[in-house]
Amino acid sequence: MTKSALQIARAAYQPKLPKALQGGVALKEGKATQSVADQEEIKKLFPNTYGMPLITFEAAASKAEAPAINVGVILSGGQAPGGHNVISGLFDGLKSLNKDSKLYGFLGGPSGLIDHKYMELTSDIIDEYRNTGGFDIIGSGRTKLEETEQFDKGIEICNKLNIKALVIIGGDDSNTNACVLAEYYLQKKCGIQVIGCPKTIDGDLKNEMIETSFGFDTACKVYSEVIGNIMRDANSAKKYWHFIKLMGRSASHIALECGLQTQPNICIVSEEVEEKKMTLDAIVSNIANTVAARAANGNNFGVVLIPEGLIEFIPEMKVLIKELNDLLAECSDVKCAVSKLSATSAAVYASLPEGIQKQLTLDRDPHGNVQVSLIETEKLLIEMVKVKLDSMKAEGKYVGKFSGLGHFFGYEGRCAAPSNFDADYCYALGFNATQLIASGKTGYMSSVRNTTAPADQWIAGGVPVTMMMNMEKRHGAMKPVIQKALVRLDGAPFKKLAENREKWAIDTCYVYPGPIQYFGPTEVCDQPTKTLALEQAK
Ligand code: FBP
Repeated sequence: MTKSALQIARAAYQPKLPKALQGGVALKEGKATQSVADQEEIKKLFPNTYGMPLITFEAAASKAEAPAINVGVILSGGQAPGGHNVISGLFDGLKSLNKDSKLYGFLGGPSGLIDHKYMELTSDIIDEYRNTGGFDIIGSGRTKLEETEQFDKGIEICNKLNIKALVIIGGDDSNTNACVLAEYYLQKKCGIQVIGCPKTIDGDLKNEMIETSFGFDTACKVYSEVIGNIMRDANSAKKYWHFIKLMGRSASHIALECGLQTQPNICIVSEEVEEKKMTLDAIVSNIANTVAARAANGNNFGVVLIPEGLIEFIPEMKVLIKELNDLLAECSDVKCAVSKLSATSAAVYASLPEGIQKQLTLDRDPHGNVQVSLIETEKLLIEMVKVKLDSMKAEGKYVGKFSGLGHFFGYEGRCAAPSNFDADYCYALGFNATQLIASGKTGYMSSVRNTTAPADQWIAGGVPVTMMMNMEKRHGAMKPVIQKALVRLDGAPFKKLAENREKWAIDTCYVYPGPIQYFGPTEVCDQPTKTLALEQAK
């Protein structure tokens, strides 16, 4: 396989580890934990894994030889930069404990465990993937591990391969399921541990103990580079308004981070739209007013950032989508579903351009949700802003030219070569997972904290997954799930945007971050995200 010069140079990069993981490791147990909410219900559902203590690893004087152990690893859900480094950290961690340990990768996501599709990951294979983007080493998938028959199939293959621990690399849902699996395996006393790792570019798997999910750093830097390039083009040609939709299924962390990195004229945050109960018309009016204000200064160009999930946070759209989700599940075709909409939703639906109507009724994802990445919100907003500006022009409230261009950045960033931050963070998460395994832990998520400090000062340890759980309604029934972290309007990152956005709207204050740098001065190569820096500055 032909490799690029960067790939070759990058393969030699040795990711950094926290001091505690560099030699002998001692385990320190903290206090017993509680779930973030609904303690009684969660305790009842997880009698074996509830209340376990927080764990921190510390550097120890000597390194004990551990028995050889076989471990299985699964990549779950959407790709995120750094997945290969979690696996290489896991591999190196296992081998450092005992060179006869083995790592098996289950192929194509959680279905690999159920269908017994796997491969042994040897050092030759691992070396090919160090510091590279993508999940192609073993592939990923969105099959949910929720049924006991699936768990039992897992036991069968683990017994066959003598696997004593599974590491599930995934988002909030996959880690919730990892904990259900850990609980089940404890109940069955089958001796298989389960450890989770926090992955998702969306950045919504975070809390007091998990500072960030891996991949968020790299993906945001890739999008910010391209947004900066578009800004420079806009500022050079001075004739287009660019409407850029950014991935992030539900939460607006990606849009907010890219907004902070590049200082666009408008950065919509879905959580604010919901909080203020802003209608689609109000969003369109805000954008049109900014376009008009900039046009009055002779600036017929600009950049708008739109979070992927926006549509589901606009109150009237949320109701419409919910009705469509239910009706599409019970009706044989789209026409029938649309005919059964409530009068209000039918009016909202009728007001939308035909293309968007079609996108709203496309096939649902395996969880029954509309696939927001397929809805062209950027085009919807361009069309509606244009109509609004025409009427403002007729009323003499707008003098200028409006030419909108739509973009969607998502898949471009999910498999990028991990930034130095993600390369180190992921490697540390994987290496740390082996310590949790060697300590006999199960139902824990690998945790690496203090991440705005240099890597050797990072704090490694484990967090019981039950600690992050609450009860939420899923498919009509209450279920224990890891609480999803949406953008907090009282958090430092959003406040920073809110303080500056009026100026950024009218003046042209663009910042051009340029491409991710892997080699060079630390202030260029090793900066964490603005989100993390602002959150940790508290
Ligand atoms: P995960 O939460 O599984 O990491 O995936 C996140 C994501 O990239 C979202 O941002 C996006 O909406 C979705 O996956 C797209 O899904 P798919 O890869 O199935 O097209």
